[in-house]
Amino acid sequence: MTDASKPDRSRKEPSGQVRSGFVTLVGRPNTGKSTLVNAVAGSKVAIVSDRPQTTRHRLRAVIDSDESQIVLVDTPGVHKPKDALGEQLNRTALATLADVDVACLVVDASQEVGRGDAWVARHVAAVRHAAIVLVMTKADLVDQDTLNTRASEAIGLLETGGAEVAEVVAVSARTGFNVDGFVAAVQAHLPTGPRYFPRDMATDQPIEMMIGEFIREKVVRSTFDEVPHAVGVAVEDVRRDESNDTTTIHAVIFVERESQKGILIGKGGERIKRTGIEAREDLERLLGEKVYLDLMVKVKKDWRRDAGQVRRFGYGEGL
Ligand SMILES: Nc1nc2c(ncn2[C@@H]2O[C@H](COP(=O)(O)OP(=O)(O)OP(=O)(O)O)[C@@H](O)[C@H]2O)c(=O)[nH]1
Ligand SMILES: [Mg+2]
Repeated sequence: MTDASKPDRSRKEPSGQVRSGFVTLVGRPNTGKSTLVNAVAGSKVAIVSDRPQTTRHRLRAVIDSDESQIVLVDTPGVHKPKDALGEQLNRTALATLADVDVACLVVDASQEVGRGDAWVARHVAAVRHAAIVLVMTKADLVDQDTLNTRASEAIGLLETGGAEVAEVVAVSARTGFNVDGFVAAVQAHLPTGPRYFPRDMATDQPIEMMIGEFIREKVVRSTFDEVPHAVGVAVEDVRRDESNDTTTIHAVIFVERESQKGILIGKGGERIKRTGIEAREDLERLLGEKVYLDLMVKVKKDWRRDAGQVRRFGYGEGL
């Protein structure tokens, strides 16, 4: 018989305490935040593309080990907003700074440090309750001297804002260079506490949201110019058939104009067919079973300018 009033001494970690906490990645669009999250997580949880403003939701990836649980927070790239969607993305990203243990300023080492970085750095530097870490990404694309120069410039931006920089880490999520170093650096600044999420949980994103994002990634990657930004995906139905281990998904891809719809569908439906195949392959890896994917394309005129429509797509949820 066990006595519930006494602590359970048989557990591996008597107090259940490990190094644990929230680590947010904030930076300009396209700096490699989501790629780093995937590299640390060891599997694809976040969507990635070479177009700026790919990420639209806050995403928490749970990185669990025997000695720690790091909740790594991916955020939309902070940029000069042009519409209601852009404003919402910035709010989503900057709101993650309010309640974290480690705030990472993510700077692309392969680009000149610019005004966009300065603007994000000001927000990160204003955080008083968290350790501030500078992460220089895409280290594989630059020589050591350039990397050092740009890191110094970024440190300067943070210090001008009154911040004390706890760590500077250079990584390449593409080659895997120093991804472990990044984990060790942030882990060192986490307090001792409970695990916040179940140990086997990869992300806090609802599965419908992940499905929508995985589909949007394929659309973004297959289109150019304004089209990727005009795309929103609504997952209308996800149905599992346990008798044959399959999932059937119905989703609608929204764009803002008829011309964009034409681009997405392509000649004779060629492009939408390819998008569907690519998304299905990814979703089968995500869900670990056979997927039937039904995609429709619809026009929702100028939805990005309408704050109500932006919210209806779920952007800014959890703020
Ligand atoms: N060479 C190289 N490319 C990288 C690296 N990390 C990311 N990239 C590329 O940079 C581009 C942007 O990567 P993302 O991870 O989507 O960038 P992000 O910061 O999440 O972008 P937003 O979601 O728009 O804010 C993609 O084409 C990536 O493949 C890296 O370490 N090395
Ligand atoms: Mg991203």
